[in-house]
Amino acid sequence: MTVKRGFQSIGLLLFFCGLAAFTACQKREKPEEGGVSTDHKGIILGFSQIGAESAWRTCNTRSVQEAAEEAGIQLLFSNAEQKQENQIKAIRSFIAYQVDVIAFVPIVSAGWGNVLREAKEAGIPVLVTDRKIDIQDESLYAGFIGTDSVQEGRAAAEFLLKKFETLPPGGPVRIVELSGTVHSSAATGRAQGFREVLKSHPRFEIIYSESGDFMRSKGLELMRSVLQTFTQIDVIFSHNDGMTLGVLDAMKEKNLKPGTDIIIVTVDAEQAAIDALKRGEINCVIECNPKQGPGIMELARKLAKGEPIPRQIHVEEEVFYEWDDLSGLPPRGY
Ligand code: GYE
Repeated sequence: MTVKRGFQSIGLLLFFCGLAAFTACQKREKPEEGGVSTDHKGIILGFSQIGAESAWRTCNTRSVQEAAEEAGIQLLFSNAEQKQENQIKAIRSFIAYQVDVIAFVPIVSAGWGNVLREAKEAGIPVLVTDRKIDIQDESLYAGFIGTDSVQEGRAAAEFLLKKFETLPPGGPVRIVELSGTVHSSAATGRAQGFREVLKSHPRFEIIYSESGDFMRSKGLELMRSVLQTFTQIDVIFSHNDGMTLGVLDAMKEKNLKPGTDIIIVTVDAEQAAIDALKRGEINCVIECNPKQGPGIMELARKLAKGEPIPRQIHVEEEVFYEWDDLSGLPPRGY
């Protein structure tokens, strides 16, 4: 792992050195104001991606890269390897190179004011994608396209209300929550929406909540520990399928039947989770759509031409329930 991480860091270093050297020897000559052509040719988009923590993220990256190719937009792509400071460095490199538009997935919601102010001073519009940011000066970014995490959390809770209506009345419903990356809008939004719905149903009790950072390995570790600690768990609410797959592994180690012994609700709708839903090992899968590339490119084109864009676009998402007929569902692609 050290070797791999070492290579990754060297790769990142080479990326920034290369970009810095390229920038130093030649700032890009931007056409005169408004001179960007309208058919995407010549548009350069700097994109800062979080990393590759889940199958969802990998699909999100593929969607951005393929959509840029399709649109004829030149993509400067940076993988931050889960570090906000690498995202800030990459955005600064995009500014130095004078890209036409900057887009990024904010790994956490806070800490973006300074670098976005630098982008604004450089006259480069910024598009926030997938996750949201908390910022006082909303003028520092042009708009947002991504997932509605609060609604995803609400949908998870609404499923539980429906599910337990079908079961004989009983005692408290004890819920363990595996949350995503701390301070990310995806995690805070899902937690908020989930609690918003359940707060008027006191039977449902969140007995434990811990971050598994959207990673399968941490989901496995967390669930092993939870099964050691709690003798009675009725529900697992996991903020992403990656962690949920770890939960299933941990339950099977103990010969427990996920989806029966413990109700499982998860978010993303990657293929492996849909397959587990069909097997009855998961009870509800809430879609979080990673295929945001085409929408990002359309907005980047408008921004490059100086056109206004909507402040917020939530991508289409649906919910898959254990009682649905999923036989016609096309492959998920992630
Ligand atoms: O749910 C998870 C990924 O930001 C909404 O990040 C995204 C989340 C997604 O790692 O799988």
